Amino acid sequence: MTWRASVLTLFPAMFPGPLGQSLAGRALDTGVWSLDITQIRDFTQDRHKTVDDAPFGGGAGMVLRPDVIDAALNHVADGRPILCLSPRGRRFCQADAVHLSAIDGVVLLCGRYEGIDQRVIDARGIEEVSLGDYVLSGGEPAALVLLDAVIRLLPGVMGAADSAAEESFSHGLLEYPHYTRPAEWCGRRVPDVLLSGNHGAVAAWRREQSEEITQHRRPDLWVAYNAASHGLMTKGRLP
Ligand code: JF5
Repeated sequence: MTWRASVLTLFPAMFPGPLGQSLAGRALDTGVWSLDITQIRDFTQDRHKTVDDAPFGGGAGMVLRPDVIDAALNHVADGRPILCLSPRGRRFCQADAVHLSAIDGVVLLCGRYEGIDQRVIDARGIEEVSLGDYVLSGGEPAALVLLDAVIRLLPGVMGAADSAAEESFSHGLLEYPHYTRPAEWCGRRVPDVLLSGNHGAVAAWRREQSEEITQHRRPDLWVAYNAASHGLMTKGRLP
């Protein structure tokens, strides 16, 4: 039924943020998915509401306390996977989004400071996931991105045209370039083949463009695509 997202954060005002708009916002309003936000600070024990402390062994920055995170998780955890957004996590990909869209929901823990005490990560089986090799000031923007990637896959959220585009990305190549009217703009013409009405020629041109752009921009995707043996027969590399 309703796909359930629970977010643990020190900055609840960051949610739903952009997910309250457009496709995701409409799906939130219609109950396709739900979002509950837990303020981590509500689970502190001391009157100063301390969520973090200095790292044992010394060094810069602060670490989120395991007892506080554990108490906050007790409030929401119910068998859904618990993910923590962090640059030290395993890289999140489209297949992960597809997998998450097919289960009940997810619990997202947004880290801050230098990180979270390792013991609560181990004890709760928290999976650390990264959206890329850069450092954010907190996990919240990454949680919003991850949720967007999942929500658009939920049944009834996306239109048929988007679903088709999805499929093309899943085939392992980057998208070919797109053009619309006018046919000439600022002296730049749309490639003739796209105006030819020859659907076979259009498909072949788009395939070539996708391959060229993938080789150039994403050699990693290009290697994976060829390793999967796509198009080997048509390229004359196999008997
Ligand atoms: C964070 C310590 C969490 O910076 C990120 C991030 C980068 N890619 N994916 C997530 O998360 C925030 C920063 C420092 C823990």
